[in-house]
Amino acid sequence: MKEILVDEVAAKKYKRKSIIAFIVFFALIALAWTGWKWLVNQPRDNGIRGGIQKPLRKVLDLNEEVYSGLYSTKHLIKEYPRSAAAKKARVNGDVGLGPDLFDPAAWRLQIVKAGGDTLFLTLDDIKKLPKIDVVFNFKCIEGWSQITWWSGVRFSELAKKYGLDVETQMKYIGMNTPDEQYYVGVDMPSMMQPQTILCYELNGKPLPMNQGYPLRLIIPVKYGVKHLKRIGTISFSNTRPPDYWAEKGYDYYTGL
Ligand SMILES: Nc1nc2c(c(=O)[nH]1)N[C@H]1C(S)=C(S)[C@@H](COP(=O)(O)O)O[C@H]1N2
Ligand SMILES: [Mo]
Repeated sequence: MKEILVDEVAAKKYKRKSIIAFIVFFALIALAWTGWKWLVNQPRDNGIRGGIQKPLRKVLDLNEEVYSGLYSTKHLIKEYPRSAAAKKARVNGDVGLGPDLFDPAAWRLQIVKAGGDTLFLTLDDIKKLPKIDVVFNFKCIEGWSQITWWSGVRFSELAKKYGLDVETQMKYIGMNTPDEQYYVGVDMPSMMQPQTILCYELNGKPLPMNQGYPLRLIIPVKYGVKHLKRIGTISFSNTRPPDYWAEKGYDYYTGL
C-alpha cells in the first residue's frame, strides 16, 4: 500500500517535470524563431547585390575593428621557397575579364590622384621599378588554398616613385577592372604592407589572361577575393569604395 503511494507521488512529480520541460522547449523554439524572423527582416546594408542585414554587418565591422587593431598589417605573411609553389596555379573567378573594353596594346594603369589628375602608366613604366617575388599560401574563401609564386612591384614603392603622398594618407584604395565589372576596396595599411604587389608575373612568366594579364593585385594579408585581376583604375578615398563581394554580403575587410 505504502509502496504504491510512493510510486504515485513519483509519477506525478515526473509528469509535472515533463510538462515544464515541454513548455520550456517550445518557448525556446518560439524565441529562436522570433529572433530569426527579426534578423532576416532587418534592413539590408546594400541593395545592389543583396547585401546582408545591418545587425550582421555590425558584427563583421566589429570583427574588422578587433582584427585590424590586433594584428594591424605590420605582420608579415609566411613565405616559401619558389620550389614549394604549384606548377599549375588554380584559376578562379572571371568577372571583369571579358573582351569588352580591354585592348592589351592600349592598356594603361590609370591612377586617379586626389586632385583629380590621372596618371597613365604602361606595363614598361611599372617594370622599371624594383621587382620582388612573393611566394605564399593563397587562400580563397571558398575553402581552397595553394602555395603560389608571383612577382611584381610593391605598391608602396610605386606610390613613393609617383609621389602619391596625399593619396596614401587616405583611408582606402579602390580598384576596378577596365570594364568596371569587378571592383574591390582595400584599407590603406593593407595596401602599403610590404608584401602587397602590383603583379605582372606568375611562376616567372607574364600573367596568363585568365589570371589577370597584364597586371593584378597580390595582397597576401587578404583572402583571394581582394586580389583583383586585370587592374584598370586605382583611386583613393576616405570612405569605403564599392566592393563586389562585400555587396553580396561578404566581410569587407576579409583579412588573414
Ligand atoms: N577581375 C577579377 N578578379 C578576381 C576575381 C574575379 O572574378 N574577377 N575573383 C577573385 C577570387 S574569388 C579569387 S580566389 C582570385 C583567384 O585568382 P586566380 O584565378 O589567380 O586563382 O581572384 C580574385 N580576383
Ligand atoms: Mo576566391
